[in-house]
Amino acid sequence: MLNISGSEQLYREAGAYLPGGVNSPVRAFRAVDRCPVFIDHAKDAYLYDVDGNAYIDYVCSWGPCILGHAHPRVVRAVQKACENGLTYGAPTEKETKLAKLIRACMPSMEVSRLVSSGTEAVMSAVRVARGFTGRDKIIKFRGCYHGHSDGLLVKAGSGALTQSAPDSLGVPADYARQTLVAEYNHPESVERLFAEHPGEIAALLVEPVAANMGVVLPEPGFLSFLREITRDHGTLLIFDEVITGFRLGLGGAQEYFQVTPDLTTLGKIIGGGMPVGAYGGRREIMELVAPAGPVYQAGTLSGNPLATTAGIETLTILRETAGIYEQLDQKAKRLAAAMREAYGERVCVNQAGSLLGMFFTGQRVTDYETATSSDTAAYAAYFGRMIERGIYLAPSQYEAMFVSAAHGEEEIARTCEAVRDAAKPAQAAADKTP
Ligand code: KE4
Repeated sequence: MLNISGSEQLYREAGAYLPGGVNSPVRAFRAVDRCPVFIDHAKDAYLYDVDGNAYIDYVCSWGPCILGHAHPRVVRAVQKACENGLTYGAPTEKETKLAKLIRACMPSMEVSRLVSSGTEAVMSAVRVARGFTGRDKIIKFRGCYHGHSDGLLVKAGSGALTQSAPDSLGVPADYARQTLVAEYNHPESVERLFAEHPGEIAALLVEPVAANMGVVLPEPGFLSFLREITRDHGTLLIFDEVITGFRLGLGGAQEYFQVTPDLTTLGKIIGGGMPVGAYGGRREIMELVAPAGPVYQAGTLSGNPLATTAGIETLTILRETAGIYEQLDQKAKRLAAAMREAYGERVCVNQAGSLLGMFFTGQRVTDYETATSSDTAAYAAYFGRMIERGIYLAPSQYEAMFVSAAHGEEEIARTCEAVRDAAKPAQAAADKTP
């Protein structure tokens, strides 16, 4: 058993000052029923907790650390930038440089606005879509997560209700009513909403690879269907690429699947570990954003010199490193193969580039229904067996596994071995099942 007495002590203390002892719910390890480990430092592919335990990290801070932790070039660039002051609240050349880098990789983002989180990026993109179309309703998909702005903490109404309902206490029903909920990979659910709300839908928001109900890939043709139906109805298509942006490749999911949205939201990797989000699209849309136009949006630390430095350095390294995405994909494929081999028909493993996830279900996971057929208790047990072997996975079945450039041969091989080892008790149990 891991000695995590230091983490246990810190967790008790944190609970006195922070809701649930954390600053973001998933970090509390509640879905896996364990005490969270408190991290002392991180380097390359490893996290080191306060008790001195080392873990091969597949959370990578939920995606930003695609180069691994504390990449020397990024750290040096940020350290140097610190000497020039941390934030000015005034324009700097670095903001233009980061926006240029983003456009060079994602040409649909002709004009972008930098913000400080993915939540802010999505909230703002929805506002500008409403401003551009003069419409109020939006469509999102059940199981997709787009940050915690009120209008997006919404779930499908229960059977009888066609109206959406708040998915959090504190979200007014009036907000929820403007958000319609469709089913990921079910085109007919989208067609029905457009038929029921002609001329009312400002935007359709989608994770081009869903990674917040575990990893669920778009079925062939689904994204191009969304592109067509939104175009036919004068609705803006928003790709929430906070996870997939610079994860699936330099051009994100829109290049990977060759479908171009009207607006894109980014986060995570474009900050290289520092707080950066962005939303952007065609100039005719983005020119509505203040002060160029009447859609208001602002932020004290938006585009600050440290965060833009980290983002610029990270994207530059990604652009300069030939074959980096092919290597990331190969590593993820090896991990996926090890999981399928170890668990066989009892799991479904979905993988796209360096993003992957394993569901404890015998079904092929293609939507919310099949994702939630997963045995979350089995996932929690798997999580426990893996962390005891020094492998740090997402502490929830409904998150993703991220591979970084710092995961080398040793880390991948050790992880595959741990997967095989961790499957043994389950295999023995399965063999006993009549
Ligand atoms: P942030 O506000 O957390 O930077 O981004 C919100 C967001 C927007 N869009 C997508 C597709 C996202 O996945 C996220 C945030 N992702 C979660 C992990 N599933 C962040 C981890 C957390 O909430 O602690």
